[in-house]
Amino acid sequence: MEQRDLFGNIIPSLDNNKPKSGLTKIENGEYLFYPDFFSKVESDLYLQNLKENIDWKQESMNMYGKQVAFPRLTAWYGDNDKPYSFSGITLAPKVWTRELLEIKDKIEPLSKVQFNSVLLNRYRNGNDSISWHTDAEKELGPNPVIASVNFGATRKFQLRHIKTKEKLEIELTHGSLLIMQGEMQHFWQHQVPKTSKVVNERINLTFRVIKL
Ligand SMILES: O=C(O)CCC(=O)C(=O)O
Ligand SMILES: [Mn+2]
Repeated sequence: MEQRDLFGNIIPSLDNNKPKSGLTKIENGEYLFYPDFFSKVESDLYLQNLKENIDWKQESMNMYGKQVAFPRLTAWYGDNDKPYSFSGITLAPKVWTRELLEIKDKIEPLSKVQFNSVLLNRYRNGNDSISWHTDAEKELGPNPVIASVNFGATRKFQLRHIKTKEKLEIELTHGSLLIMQGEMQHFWQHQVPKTSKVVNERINLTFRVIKL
C-alpha cells in the first residue's frame, strides 16, 4: 500500500521508490545528495509554511566590541531543552512544529539517525550568506551526521578541505536534501556565499543530533 502525507503526496518507500542519486565519497568524508527529495508541490507548501510559522530572529554577535547582525535570519527548534552555542551565540530550542517533525520523519530513513534538533536559516536575498565554518561544535560529538534540507532559491554550497584546500560546489535546489557524514565536519569547511544575482528567498534546515 502506498503511503501519503498530509498534502496527498506519495511518501517514497525506501524499498521500491528510492529517490535517485546518492552517495559520493570524498577525501575525509562522504555525502548523499538528492536534488528532488521533495516534490515541487510539497516544497512550495513547506516554503510557505516555514516563512509563516517559524519564529524567525535577527540574531547578532559581538565582534571586537560591536554588535554585528548575522547576514540571515535564524531559528532553532528541537526536543532538547539544553541550549546550543554556535558563532558566538547561544540559542534555546523552540518546540517542534508539525511540519518540522514531518520533514524530520521523511529524511531520517536515509540519514539513519534520529535527529533531536534543527537549525533554520533564512536567506532573504543574494546579500544574505553564511561564511566558511564547520558544523563540528562539541555538542554534536565526533563525525556528526548533518542533514540539510532546502526550499526556495537555488544557492551555491561550497566546500573547502581544511588541509589540501580542495574545493567542491553543490547547487542546493528547491526540495533538495544533502546529508553530510563521516569525518567531513572535521576536514571540510562549508559556506553559502553572497551572490550579485537577483535571487528569491531561500530557507535551509540543518537537522542535527545534539549529544549532551
Ligand atoms: O544554508 C546552508 O545551506 C548552510 C547552513 C549552514 O551551514 C549552517 O547553518 O550551519
Ligand atoms: Mn554549517
